[in-house]
Parts: sequence; C-alpha cells; structure tokens
Amino acid sequence: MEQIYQQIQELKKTRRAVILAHNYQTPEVQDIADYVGDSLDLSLTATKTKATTIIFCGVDFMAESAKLLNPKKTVILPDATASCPMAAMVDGESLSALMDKHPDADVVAYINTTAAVKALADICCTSANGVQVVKSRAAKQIIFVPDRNLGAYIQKQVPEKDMILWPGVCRTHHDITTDDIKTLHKKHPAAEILVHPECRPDVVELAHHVFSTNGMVKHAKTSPAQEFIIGTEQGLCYRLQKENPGKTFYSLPKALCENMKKITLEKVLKSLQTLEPQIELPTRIMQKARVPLQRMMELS
Ligand code: CIZ
Ligand code: SF4
Repeated sequence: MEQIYQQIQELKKTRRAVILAHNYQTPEVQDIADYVGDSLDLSLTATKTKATTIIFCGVDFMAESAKLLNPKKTVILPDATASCPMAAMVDGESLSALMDKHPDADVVAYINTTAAVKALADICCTSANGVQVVKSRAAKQIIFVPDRNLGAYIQKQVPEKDMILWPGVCRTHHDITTDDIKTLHKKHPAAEILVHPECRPDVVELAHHVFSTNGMVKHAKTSPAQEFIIGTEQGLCYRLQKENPGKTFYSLPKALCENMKKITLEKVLKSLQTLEPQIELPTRIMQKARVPLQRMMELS
C-alpha cells in the first residue's frame, strides 16, 4: 500500500494531475486525493485547478460534469464502469416527451444525470443547492429529474412552485427505512440524526437535520452533539471521523453504493500511467449540457 501510494504521488507530479475524490469513496482513495468533497464542491474545484489532467474518483456523471466545465482538460474516471444507476433512470427521449406535455415548465436536472439529459435542462442542481436553484426559476411549474425523493424534499421547502417529479430513486438511500434509523437511535439515544434528501420522505421526517454530504461535514464540526447517526452512503463516515476525532459517527452498513467503491488505488495508478479511460463526449452535447451546469455555478 505504501509503495503504490508513493508511485501515485510521483506520477501525479509528472502528469500535472489533480486527484478529486467524492465523499463516498473508500478511505484509501480519500487519503490519496488532493480534494475530497461533494459534486458541487468538486465541480468548483475542477474549474479552479491549474492541473492539466483531472483524475476523478467518483461515478460517471461527476467526471462528465468536470469535463463539461473543463473541455480542454484531460478528465479520467479510473473505472469506466463506475456509473450511477439513478442517473440511468432518465434518458433524453423520455424527458423530451414529458417536456412536450408541459411546455411552460422549467427543467431542473439534478447533477446525477447524463450529459444528454443535462443538454435538455434549464439549470442543474445538487443536493446542496436544490432549494436555492428551484427558487431562482421564474416559471411556476418545474420538471425535476430524476430523484423523486430529493424533488419531494425541495417541493416542501418551496411550496410556491408546482413540481412534476420524475419517478427515479437512489437505491442506496431509498432502501434506508425508518426502522433502520430507529433501531440505531435506540442504541444511541443521544445521537443526532442527519439524513440525506435522497432518503424517502418518512426517513427525512424522522431526522433532526437534512443535509447534503458537505452540509453534514460542516454541521458535524459546529454541532454541540458528540454522536451522530449518518443517513447517507457510509463512505462519508470515514471523512467525518477523520475530521472530528473526538466525536462518534454511526453509519448504516446497508447504505453502500457499489459503483462508488469501484475506484481503487491500483486503478488510480493505472490511469495515471496510461491516461485512460478518458471522458469523451460529443461536441454538440457538450455545448448544450455545459449551459445548465454553468448557470448553477453562477448561483453558487
Ligand atoms: O452531490 C453529491 O455529491 C452527492 C451525490 C451527494 C451529496 O449530497 O453530496
Ligand atoms: Fe448514484 Fe446513489 Fe450511488 Fe450516488 S449513492 S452514485 S446517487 S447510486
């Protein structure tokens, strides 16, 4: 492990590469990264870096977003099969059909979408800024894709909008039940319950706070609570524990995203050696899909 770590550090310099890792990555990958964050944070970092190559440790839509914002840079996803099943729940054709039915609606695409879907959207959002993004639109009607749980959460915060929700979910979050949370809370009654808005509405209802992963990171630092139940993909608990050594974080073992765990140190090293597999997107899609992402960034 020490040797591969050294090799990555050295090659990173010769390649003028930066390693970005999502909060759900494995501990080893988080430890080798230059930046660890959520998709909004990492997209912002990707636009600011002077590196010529971005090694994106996450899933496809995140690396694609980095490419859309940095078309001249080499963007590498160390495992080309690391894909978000929720992003695959909506395609351009079916979204277009829904848009035809609601010609006055604005389309807000969660960043967890393919570039082809982003190309049809008015603006993108992440779980960190969804409420702000929906509020910012002039249209009353909003088509929101693909996460219906996040959409329902936003609708509750922004009752003045009329949101049409796509029926997609993230299984990693949707499969967390109120029983899972209650069982853990019985064992640790002093723990604060933090959940992600991709969780189902009854789980969101039960929580003390609802946050994106970076929101949880910020909150854990300042909260007087010493223990926390973390209702999101378990990888985040490694970062939380590392940054708050005196506090305790309880994860849900079933909240695991297999795609996020496909990136390994070996694959990171290999991608630095070969500069493969690169993200490549058709120019026409790139030009269109960049616009809603940039609109979101301007709001941030
Ligand atoms: O926006 C992201 O990075 C995701 C997928 C989760 C979160 O809330 O940070
Ligand atoms: Fe997609 Fe859910 Fe995995 Fe995130 S945790 S990449 S939304 S399947």
